[in-house]
This record gives sequence, structure tokens and C-alpha cells, in this order.
Amino acid sequence: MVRRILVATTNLGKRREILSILREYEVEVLFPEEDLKVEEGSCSFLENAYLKAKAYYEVYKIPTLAEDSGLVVPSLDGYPGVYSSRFYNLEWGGKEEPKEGKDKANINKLLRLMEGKQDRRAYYVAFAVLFLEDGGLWSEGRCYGTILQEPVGEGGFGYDPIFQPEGFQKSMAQLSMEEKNLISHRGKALRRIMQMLK
Ligand code: ITT
Repeated sequence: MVRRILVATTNLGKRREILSILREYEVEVLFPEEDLKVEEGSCSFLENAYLKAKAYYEVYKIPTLAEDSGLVVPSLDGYPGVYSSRFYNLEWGGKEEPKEGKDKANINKLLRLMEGKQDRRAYYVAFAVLFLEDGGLWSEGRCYGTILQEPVGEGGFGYDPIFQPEGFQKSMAQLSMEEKNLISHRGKALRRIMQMLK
């Protein structure tokens, strides 16, 4: 019986959403106080999630949930993909100064690279790993949509102001957190993993 879960992420946007998604389950959610600075060198979301969960489990010995996620744009050969959080700083596509923060720099670079592209389809993907004493579980969640011409909305984090989810005439950043969690890659991946745990 798993009563406590350590959520291994340093991203505050993710923390808020994960806390809200896990509210419906009977588990206590804990966050680590320290940042273990796990190297996410793999080009696989699943492997990166596994490495994060394992590193924190080895220190805290509490069932540990980690998630690696990103935005995949097929017309950009799948970029930003696993590089989503540091896309602005990647040589590929040219670097962008993070003058107004990393999220804004990532958005500016993506919009620059999308100029003139007809195909603006994209999807968010999240791989979640729950590291347990006697094994583990993993799951994947996706959320399909398109890249807008310019940022709209103040909610969410990351690329949300330029991502319009399928079936909505709003950006992800214009949805409430509850609305986002119902359709998001993270919501789907986490609910799947909690279902398996049951
Ligand atoms: P942790 O490794 O500590 O969890 P991180 O931000 O580095 O934090 P990732 O390596 O998984 O996490 O990178 C995910 C990036 O993908 C994130 O920084 C955003 O740029 C983007 N992203 C993922 N989910 C998103 C969402 O729901 N909304 C907007 N952007 C998202």
C-alpha cells in the first residue's frame, strides 16, 4: 500500500499541477527540499524520467514519481522535444537570449522557427515513472494541438501561451488549472499511473 509519494521535480509549474492532479487519490504528496541536479542527457523522455525518479528514490527511500515532458513539433523534426526546457540555449535553430526568462526565450525561438510554416500541429507528451521498492511503473500521456501565431493568456507555464489544444478556441494558458489537468499530457500520464498502482 503506497501512502506517500515523493514528487521529484524542481519545476514549480509542474509541482502545482501534479499536486492538483493527485488530490483525488489517497496519497500524501511530498516534495524534495534539495535539487539533486540529475543529468537528463538521454534523448528518451522515458529514460530521463526514470533517471530522475531513481536518483531521488536512492536518497529518500520513498516511492518516487518523476516525469519528463516536452512539446513535439513534427514540422521542426520533433524539436523542441526532450530539449523543451532549454530549447532557447540549443545551437540547433540558433540561440535566444533569456532576457525575459527562459519560458519567454523558448517561446520566441519556437515562433521564429515556425515563421512561414503551413503545418503548425504539435503535441505535448509526458512520460511518468513511479519508482517503488520492488519495481516500478511507467505511463505516457499526450495532448494534441497547434502552435498559435503569438502568445495569449497568463496561466500555466512553459509553452502554454502558444499552444492551442484540440477542440478549444483558447490557448492552454487561458484554461483554468482544472481544465488543463483534464486534457493535459501530465493529467493523463499521472491518472494512468495511479490507476495501475491501485
Ligand atoms: P524537472 O526536470 O525538475 O521536472 P524541467 O522543467 O527541467 O523540470 P523537463 O526536463 O521535463 O522538466 O522539461 C519539460 C519542459 O517542457 C518544460 O520546462 C516546458 O518548457 C515544457 N513543458 C512540459 N509540460 C508543459 C506544459 O504542461 N505546459 C507548457 N510547457 C510544458
